[in-house]
Amino acid sequence: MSQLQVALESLDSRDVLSDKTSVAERMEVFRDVLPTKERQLLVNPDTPEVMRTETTIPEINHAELSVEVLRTALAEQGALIVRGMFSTDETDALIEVIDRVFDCSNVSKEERDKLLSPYFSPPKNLVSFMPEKRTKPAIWKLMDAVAPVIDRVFNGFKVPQEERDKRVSRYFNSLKKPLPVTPEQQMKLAALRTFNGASGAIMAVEAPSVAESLLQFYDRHSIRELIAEYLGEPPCLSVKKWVLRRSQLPVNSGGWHQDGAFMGTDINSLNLWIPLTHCGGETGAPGMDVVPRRLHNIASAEGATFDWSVSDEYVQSGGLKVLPVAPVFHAGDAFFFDHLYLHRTQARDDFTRVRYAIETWFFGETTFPKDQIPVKW
Ligand SMILES: O=C(O)CCC(=O)C(=O)O
Ligand SMILES: [Fe+2]
Repeated sequence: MSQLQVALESLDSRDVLSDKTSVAERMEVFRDVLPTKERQLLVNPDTPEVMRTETTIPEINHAELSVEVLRTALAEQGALIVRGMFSTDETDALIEVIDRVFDCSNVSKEERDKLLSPYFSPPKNLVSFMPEKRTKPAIWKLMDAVAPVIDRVFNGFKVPQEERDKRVSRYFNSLKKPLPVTPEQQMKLAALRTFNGASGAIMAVEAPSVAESLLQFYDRHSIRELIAEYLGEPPCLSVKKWVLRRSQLPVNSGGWHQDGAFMGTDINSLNLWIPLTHCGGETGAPGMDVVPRRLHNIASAEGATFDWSVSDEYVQSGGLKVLPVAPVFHAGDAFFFDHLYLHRTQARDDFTRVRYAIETWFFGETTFPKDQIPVKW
């Protein structure tokens, strides 16, 4: 039978507890780590806008993919479609997996907390990463203040500041007893699940065995090297922006947006969006509508539904100089874009087929948006 990491047989034989621990640890790595202050951004907001005559989405075959092609396409046109990056065996298997994840997640809170399934078993520490207003205990503040001094006494001044901060915070944070989770954090996680559920999405980290097998699957396709080269540093993932999608009909479009409008723009990112269903255009399954051009900043939110979205009127009237398109995607294509690309779930009333997809945003390990909850790769 299939040897795919993402097949049901492989998932059924995984050690769920160990996957759960691993995903929990991947989140812990970044608990007290902030992005670096000196950031080299891949997209310079001061770049003068160059209007191109070509307003399509660049696309290539899998064999033509290289970091140079990816870099040029993203820099000049904001996105790249790689045709046939994954096989039908792989996309079929991923659809089955996503169906299991949705089935398993549909349980009461009590059952959910006890679940030890490869398809759904949220790590216990997930809720503790939800934002909270509580001030840190005084003893922690004291530890944070004395730690660098102690480190200097023992190790001298030779270690670069950033390296020392990391090491020191790792050591001292291991001494801090975790604070109890607040009701506010519980509510934030519930709200996040509801928000995702409304568009047919579940966070990959809630299914740790699926998350771990996806990382192996990406590795097998050399995606880690590609993205590291593109970002200029090792990539990390994130809790909030790594989701398994099964669209609902009628589709909940959510509106035109650039993900940077809510993630921030002082980051380096690359989204790998994998359609698992033939979708977009006139196919009857929702793909994505996109404005096919490189933007260097966040577009106007005037007239839009949310302060992070852009109105349809503005987009359709050519406010972005280029009119939107609705590309056709085949199962197993890869669609790469970053946090400044303007897009939305394709909006039409007459879709007849459900669409599956996996959305994975990668960030630089030092240039990530902290509030998306970075996850170590
Ligand atoms: O899957 C979709 O329709 C939306 C995806 C999206 O907004 C994203 O990948 O940033
Ligand atoms: Fe998006």
